[in-house]
Amino acid sequence: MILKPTVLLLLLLQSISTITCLLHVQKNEIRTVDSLDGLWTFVREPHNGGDVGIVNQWNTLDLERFQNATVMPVPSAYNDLGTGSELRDHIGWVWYEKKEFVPLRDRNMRHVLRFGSVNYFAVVYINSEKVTSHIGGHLPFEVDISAQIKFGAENKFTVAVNNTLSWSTIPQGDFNYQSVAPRNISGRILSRLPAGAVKNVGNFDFFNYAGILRSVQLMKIPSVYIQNINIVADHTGSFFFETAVSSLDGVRVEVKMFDGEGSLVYTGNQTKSEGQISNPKLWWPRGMGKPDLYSLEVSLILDGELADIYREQFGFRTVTWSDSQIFINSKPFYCLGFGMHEDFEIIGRGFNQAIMTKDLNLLEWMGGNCYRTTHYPYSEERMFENDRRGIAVIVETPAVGLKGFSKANNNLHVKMLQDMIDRDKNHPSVIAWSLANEPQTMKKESRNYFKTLVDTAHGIDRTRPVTTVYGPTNFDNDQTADLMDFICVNRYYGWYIDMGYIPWINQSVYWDISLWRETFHKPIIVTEYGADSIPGLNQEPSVDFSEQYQNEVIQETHHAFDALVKDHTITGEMIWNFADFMTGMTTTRAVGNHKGVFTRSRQAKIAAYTLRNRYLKKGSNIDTTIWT
Ligand code: GCB
Repeated sequence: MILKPTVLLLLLLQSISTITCLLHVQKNEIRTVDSLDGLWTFVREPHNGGDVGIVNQWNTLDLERFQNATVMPVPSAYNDLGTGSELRDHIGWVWYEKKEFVPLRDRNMRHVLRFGSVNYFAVVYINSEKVTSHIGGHLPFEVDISAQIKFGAENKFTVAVNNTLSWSTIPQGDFNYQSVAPRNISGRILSRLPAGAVKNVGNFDFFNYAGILRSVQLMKIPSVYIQNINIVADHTGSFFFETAVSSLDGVRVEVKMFDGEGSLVYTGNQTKSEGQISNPKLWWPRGMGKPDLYSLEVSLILDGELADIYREQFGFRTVTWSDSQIFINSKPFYCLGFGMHEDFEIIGRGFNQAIMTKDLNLLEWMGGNCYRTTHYPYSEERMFENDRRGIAVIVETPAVGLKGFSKANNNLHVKMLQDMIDRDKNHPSVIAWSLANEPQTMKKESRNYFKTLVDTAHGIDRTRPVTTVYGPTNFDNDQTADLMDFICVNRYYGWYIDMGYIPWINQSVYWDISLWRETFHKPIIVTEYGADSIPGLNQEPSVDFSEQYQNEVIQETHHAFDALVKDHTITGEMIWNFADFMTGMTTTRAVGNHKGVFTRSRQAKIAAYTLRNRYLKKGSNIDTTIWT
């Protein structure tokens, strides 16, 4: 079924539920911000050392005076900045501290401390007093610290960070214990769990980078302020917006909408309204048109003076789906994409503008038009770049490799999903929400778990489809795929299945994916396929781990994709992976995962040229027929 615009607007209007969360950081006529990025004092607790720092209230101490104090740049993962494996493989708490003057000048403003992402668990203290904690990483959180801060004086910002994973975290993980318990000379088991030997392993295939991974900012916001803005705008020019304001007492609201050239296209005086503009310039993904953007300017006027102002970027575009295709602005969209990672040498998963820019430039050079934020929400800066460049994105929660489906996990997952949607809801480049990657959804109990997630996403946002990325399950045992709006499938024929049998790939992929489609009658994107290649390892005829083998697996899989497209079975494809990335140590990984078509330092492998040729060719011939 293709949703008609009128139905759409109705859904848009219903789609607005309670607004809870945060606006992006913005500097403007009223709002200002100080960056707390830079070198922070850093202290590492003993490996897996219990809660030594919390128990002994290190928040009340001056970390600079600790004997093992060093410095750590923010933003960055800490793991690869040391010289020994102790820091790289550290499990447990690390402590960050920064002393910073807060000028008297801003004392009439609310001071809100905002973290872009701290992985995994963070406890924040201001001048020794605990002010907030956050679980999960990859998403921003903030806290009003106006009551704790000393104006015109130096303040102490302390953050304790813990990266331990368990079955109740998302993603999940566990401890690996020594396989042979140490014994004394008479054979008595000395200890099952010598602290230093305990290894914490995430149930996923990437390095568990930890620390303060994105920027820390001290925002100065007025006392009467705009809390949130939600905008829904479709390709017919219909729009709806809702603004949450701290108090409307004596406040006059002014709303203005501007197009990309700065021309005023709408004015209003309500915090919540709907409307229509004529001839909207639409946001299109690359290859289908220009990614035009608009902005909604909301001002609060108190006693004739501007009290607060915020400008939110958005786009007029519609995402719809039938039982076999995804549409953008009523035209079929075929995804030519990538699975990726925020990963680079030295900084790990730390945000870096240069790496982000290089990655997106390379994605464009490859002729790609989309990617999935595997396996967690990516930086806010990147989401704005996707809008500007016209790159369509499937945004994914950090729920990779779920094995257990407890109520507690479900609650945490729902919270992460809500926060993720709240952060990214106004980005036109976001075309879908991915609930999880490769959950064990053959388990019966996964159904209710996923039903709650689908209902949550639909409850907040009816304008985008919801999906889950399937790996361990099949068309005949998955308990959840029928709940999704479209289905994503990861398949590694020629690698994990039938290694060395390249001629088998075409048939296997075709057969497997066709059965998903026949069973569920939903659009399908193949979100992962590929093979490892060690850069520069050449073998003719090809052998696993050679660049030739990777290239052949990819070429052969493309034959299957072409047949699947012809039969109206798939609506997109994504290579695994954009670039090589670091993982934990295991026998199947040689210094990380090498399924990248680029090396970890972003140099092209042979496969990159194959993929580039395909994407450029397909992109310029995007089939706009609607399959019936
Ligand atoms: C997958 C996972 C991804 C892995 C990839 C691989 O199915 O979704 O996280 O990195 O396979 O290379 O094994």
